[in-house]
Amino acid sequence: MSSIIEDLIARKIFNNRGEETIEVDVITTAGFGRAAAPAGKSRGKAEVVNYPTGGVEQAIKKIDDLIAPELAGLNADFQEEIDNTLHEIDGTTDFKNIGGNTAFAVSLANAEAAANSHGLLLFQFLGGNVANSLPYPLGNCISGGQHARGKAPDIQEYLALPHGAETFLEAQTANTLIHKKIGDSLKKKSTTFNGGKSDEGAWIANIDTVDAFEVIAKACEEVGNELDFECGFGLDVAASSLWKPKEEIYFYGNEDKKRDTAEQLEFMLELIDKYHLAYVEDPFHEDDFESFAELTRKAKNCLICGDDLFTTNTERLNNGIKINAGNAIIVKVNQIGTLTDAAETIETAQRNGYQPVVSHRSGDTCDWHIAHLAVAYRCPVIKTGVVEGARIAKLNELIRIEHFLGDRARMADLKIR
Ligand code: 2PG
Ligand code: MG
Repeated sequence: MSSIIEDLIARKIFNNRGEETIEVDVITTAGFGRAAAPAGKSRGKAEVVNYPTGGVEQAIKKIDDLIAPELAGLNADFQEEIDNTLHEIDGTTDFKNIGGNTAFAVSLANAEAAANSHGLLLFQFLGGNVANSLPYPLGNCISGGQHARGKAPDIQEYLALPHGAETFLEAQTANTLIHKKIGDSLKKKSTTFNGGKSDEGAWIANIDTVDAFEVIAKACEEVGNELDFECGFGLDVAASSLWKPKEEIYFYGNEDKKRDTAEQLEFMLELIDKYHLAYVEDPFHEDDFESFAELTRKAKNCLICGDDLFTTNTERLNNGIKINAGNAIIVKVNQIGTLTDAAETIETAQRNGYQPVVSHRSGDTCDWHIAHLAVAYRCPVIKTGVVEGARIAKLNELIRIEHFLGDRARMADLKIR
C-alpha cells in the first residue's frame, strides 16, 4: 500500500499552559497522522526558531500556502525526503521562515501517517521488529528555577529514576509512589505548602535547594525498599538560567548564594557523591563545554546530560564528543525541527557512547509521539514528568506498548557510569 500525501490540515490548539500551539494532520492515500508541537520555557540559545513572525497563525498560513502544495504527491514513507523538503521550503539554517514547531508537527504527523498506511504502530514502523526495549521514566517530582513561581529551590527539576525496575509499569508505579510521598513530606515540612504543582506536575514548595534533596532522597529510598528495586534520582540544574555572564557566576537567588565556575563544579561533585545522583542535566551554562568535560571526567556512576548545551544539534554534539563533554544528551525534536535531524543526533550519540534521553517540553499537549520515538530508537530514558495530563499521555502510551509487546518487552540497556 503506498502512502502518497494528499493533503495537510493545520490548526491552532492549546498546550497545558493555555498557550497557542500548532497541530497538523497529514492525510495520505492509505493513512492518517496527527501531531502537535510542544513549547519550552527554559529554551536553549541554539534551538531553532519556534514560529515565524506572526506566530501560530502565520505558521498555519505557511502550511496552507507553501508546505501542503509542495508535499502533496510525495510518498510519506520516505521521511528524509519529506524533512529535506521542509528544509528547502524554509531556506534558512534555523527554520526562521516556517518555524521549527511547524516543521516538527508536519514531520511527526507524516511519520505517523506512513506507519498507519502500513498498519503498523509508529515505533514498529520507525524501529522495525528489533524495537522491543522500554525506556526508564525520568520523572519530575519537585520544580524550581524558571519552572516555579515565588519561593522554591533554585534547581529547576528534581527527577526520580527507578533504574532497578524490571518493567516499565513497575518503573512508573515507583515514580507515582515517590511523587506522592514527596507531596506528603512537603506538607509536613512547609507550613505554606498548599499542594501547588508546576506545568510538568511536579510539586512547588517553599523549601531551599538542599532540603529538596533530603525529601526526594528519602522518598526514593522508601519506595525502593517497598518495591525491592533501586530507585535513584537526579537533577536538571538548567544552569543557563542561573548564569550571570557579566559577573561570571551562578546565582542561586533563593539561597542568595553565588558560585563561580570552580565552585559550581565542586558543588555538583559534592551533590553527586552525597546523594549518589544517577543523573545531572545542564550543570553548567550552555556554552561551557569544558566544565561539562571536567565534571564527566571526575563524576562516578552518574549520567552527565546536555540539554541547552546540545539542543539536539549534531554539530553541537560533535563539539562535545571531541572533548568528552557529558555522556548523555537530551533529545527534544522541536529543538532541531524534524524527525530526520533528531534521528541523526540520536545515532551520532549512540555511536559515540552518549545515552539519548528523549524528552517532553514543559509546555506540552497530550501528543504521545515521544513514547514511540524512545522505543523505536532504543533510548534508555524518557523524561516526561510523573503526573499531569500531557505527561500521562506519554507514560500510558509506553504502558500500552509494553503490554502490546508482551513477553518480547524488556527494559532498555541503561548504563549509568
Ligand atoms: C528542560 C525542559 C523540560 P523546557 O529544561 O529540560 O523539563 O524545560 O521545556 O521549559 O525547556
Ligand atoms: Mg533541561
